[in-house]
Amino acid sequence: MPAVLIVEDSQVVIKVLRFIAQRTLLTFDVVFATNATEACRAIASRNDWFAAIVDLNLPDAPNGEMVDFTLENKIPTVVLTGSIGNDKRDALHCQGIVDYVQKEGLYSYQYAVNLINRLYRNRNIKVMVAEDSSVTRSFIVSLLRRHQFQIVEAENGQQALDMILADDSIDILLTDYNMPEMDGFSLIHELRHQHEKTELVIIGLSSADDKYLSAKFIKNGADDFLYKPFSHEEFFCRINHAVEAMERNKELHRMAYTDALTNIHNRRYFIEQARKLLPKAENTQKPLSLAILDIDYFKQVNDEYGHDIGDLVLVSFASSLAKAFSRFVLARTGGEEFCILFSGLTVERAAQLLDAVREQIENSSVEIASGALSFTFSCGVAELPADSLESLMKEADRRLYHAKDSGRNCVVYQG
Ligand code: GH3
Ligand code: MG
Repeated sequence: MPAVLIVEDSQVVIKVLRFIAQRTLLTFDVVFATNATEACRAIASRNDWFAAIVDLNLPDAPNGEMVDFTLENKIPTVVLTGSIGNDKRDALHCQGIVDYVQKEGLYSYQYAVNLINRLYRNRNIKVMVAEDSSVTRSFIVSLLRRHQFQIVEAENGQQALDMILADDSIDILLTDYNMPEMDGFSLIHELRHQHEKTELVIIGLSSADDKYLSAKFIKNGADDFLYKPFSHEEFFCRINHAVEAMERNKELHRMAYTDALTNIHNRRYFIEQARKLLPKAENTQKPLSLAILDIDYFKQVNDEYGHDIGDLVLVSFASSLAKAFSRFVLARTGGEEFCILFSGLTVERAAQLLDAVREQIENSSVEIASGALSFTFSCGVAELPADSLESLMKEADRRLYHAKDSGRNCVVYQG
């Protein structure tokens, strides 16, 4: 577990920070020190420091010496201070701190602690810096590095475009306006309009004096804009704001496409994927099969054991399907109905895989308080060609009902 150092001489503040850290810094070993001597000893005792929260004025380090020390030891540092003037604030930022927090009550301590988690999550966020001036680029990169982001760099719009199209893991683009080969507007236009990169967060940068540039950037598809030169603090505020908006969007997106009970995809996701994959299969003349699975006599499970046990069966079934069909598009499309889209598989091959899972489920059980509960499912599978997604689903459904009529616990893929 990486370590976080908190250095603070006030016992009251330490108590508050300890309370917050216990609830918030769950993935860290949090070490407290009440003076610089203790803190230096702690730093020397291990080498897995992730970050530090350091009081600027300590009895044995009254002029920020402890902050100098953590920064010299390359430990990302959040500074805690009483009141602070603009000059001192700028000096601290230039020195390389992550941020400063004025001690103004519970919220400010929570903010300082949250920053540590923010830094930790930033390590998984990839930022592309597209900027032709190598001086400006390396300045921006150094600021981003301080906040632990992964960074990729491009010298012009064309290079940025090629790299972003080749790397799906880039989350944020910081782009200059004036660049050789392709400027910032064309880059954004390409990304948003030609390639539908809607999930990429874009922040425009420019030193041009054109006051209309910010609006133009945003109208072209940027999420935000920064005029150069900017202060360290403004830069971090904008980046953090963008990152948090991105995370909220991702969470919304995840929720919109996930079934809350089973945590697998939902009907909306399935239909959207199917609408993309069907024409692709038709154009390439590759096989594609669609299966509808339905638990047998599920109402009886609810009636006999209760709704909670019914839920448990659904979760267990979904998890078995997710394990068996991770390569394919799987979703819970209704109460006890699941659909799978098998791109590249003929109906015979899909039915073969489904039958193996059917047999495995028939021979296993769900652990419940009163013992073990077994269940089975029936399945209908159909394949392309079909007039539409609806008619393909209708055909699979017709075969599912044929499976139910034939005694259940079977896979029907013809007739
Ligand atoms: P068949 O073999 O013909 O499919 O019969 P069945 O009992 O499985 O089908 P029926 O359509 O009669 O009943 C499905 C039941 O699934 C009724 C509904 O209350 C229950 N159900 C739907 N969604 C959920 C859920 O999220 N949790 C639980 N526990 N039950 C659900
Ligand atoms: Mg059923």
